[in-house]
Amino acid sequence: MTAILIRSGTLVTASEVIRADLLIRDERIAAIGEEIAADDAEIIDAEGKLVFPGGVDPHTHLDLPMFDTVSSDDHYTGHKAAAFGGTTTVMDFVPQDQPSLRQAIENWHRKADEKAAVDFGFHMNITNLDDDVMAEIPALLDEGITTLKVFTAYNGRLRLQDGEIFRVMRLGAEQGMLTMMHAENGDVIEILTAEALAAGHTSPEWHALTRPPWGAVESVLRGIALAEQAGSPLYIVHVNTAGGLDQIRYARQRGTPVMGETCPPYLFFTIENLRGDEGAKWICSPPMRTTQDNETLWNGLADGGLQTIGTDHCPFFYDGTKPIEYEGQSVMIPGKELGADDFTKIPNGLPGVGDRMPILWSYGVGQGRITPNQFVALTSTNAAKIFGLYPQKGALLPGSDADIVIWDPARELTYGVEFAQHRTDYNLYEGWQLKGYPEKVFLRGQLIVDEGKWQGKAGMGRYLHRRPGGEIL
Ligand code: DUC
Ligand code: ZN
Ligand code: ZN
Repeated sequence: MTAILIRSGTLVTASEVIRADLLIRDERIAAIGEEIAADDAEIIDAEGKLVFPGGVDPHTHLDLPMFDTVSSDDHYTGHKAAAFGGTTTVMDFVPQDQPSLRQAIENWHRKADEKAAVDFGFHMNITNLDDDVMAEIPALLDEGITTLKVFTAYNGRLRLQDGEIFRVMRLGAEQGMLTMMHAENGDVIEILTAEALAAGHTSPEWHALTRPPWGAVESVLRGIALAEQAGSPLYIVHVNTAGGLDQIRYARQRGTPVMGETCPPYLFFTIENLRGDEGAKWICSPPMRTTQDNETLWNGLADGGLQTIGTDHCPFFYDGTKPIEYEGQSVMIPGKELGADDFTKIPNGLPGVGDRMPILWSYGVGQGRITPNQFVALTSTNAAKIFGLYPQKGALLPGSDADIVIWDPARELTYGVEFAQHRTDYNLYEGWQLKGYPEKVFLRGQLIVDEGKWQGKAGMGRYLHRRPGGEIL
């Protein structure tokens, strides 16, 4: 592979902004400095451009079966969409839907390995606990999996009881693993959902009304208390309420190793979006809340109460009875229309893996809510550190993988489904004006997105064997 010299860019990391050259050799960053000489290198002029480490999205659900369908991005199309938005590493959740954890992971590799177009890791869902599963958990480290996800909602499907969560956390902590938690109150949701349906309340807003914010608040604190008693670190996924963030702050002020992730939709949208004509487009769990929650979560990103921005990317078609064109093929996958008469049948999940960085740049950095350094920390570096990938990922350092985004801060565009590369028929940010967008994206030194053109291919993404003992931020 020829060397590449990115000349005169403005390098932005989690802690610095420096004007420098950056040399790529053999998939890695070989040097950073002023006026680097490399006669054999192809030169890319990055004058006036920003240079970021490739984004790390710690939360995707690709090719995930749900209800009577499947999330509409697979491990190729989702990775490609990620790359267009500047993300070069994603971490996907392995469902515990096979007789053993090992078989579940093998099954997920069968789906992912040949399709992968960016680098990827796995988290393991623990949704059914017995002694055999407990005995298998330590061996996840041999598979490069260092993270266990548990749920306090989805009774009878994914939820573990508190004692089971405690056992998972304690064993995980002994192994240097990190427990991740989806925090809502499953019991209350079951009761309110049954009552809503019995009363004939079937529209999308009832998805949010049957999942009250206090359930998330209580469950976040419960998770923290269980983790503290188990001697385990904890990572709360998709924090969507101001009260949930309050619990995380309370714990962190007391030195408890708990970290929080939010996702872009919780920063911009509210239950009012579910009340609109096309409310199903915003159905995911946990749901959208209020503008006050939006603002509080922004504050959490700015002041360190939250550590990462993931996407929970789990797209479905809005109208899966109408085909879309994808890479010259007609594609149609059942989606949100499945719940036209019953909100409980609307597949839960949103597109977002490609939106995350462009939207956060324009509406986070552009509006002065977070700094450019915080943008890099929240979309890349912190996740790499927490999940055992730093400094291979999430860094602009000699020796790091040359996952690099050349970002044009002056590029202005109107965003939406035509722009985003997700394999679905809608985009949550339709018509939003953006300023700043990825121009070139490199995966380990290979140019995979070049000014809106796809240069990557299925199979070039590598599975990341993660190391235990990730950082507590
Ligand atoms: N929530 C969603 O909306 N979709 C996938 C999984 C989840 O927790
Ligand atoms: Zn979840
Ligand atoms: Zn999720």
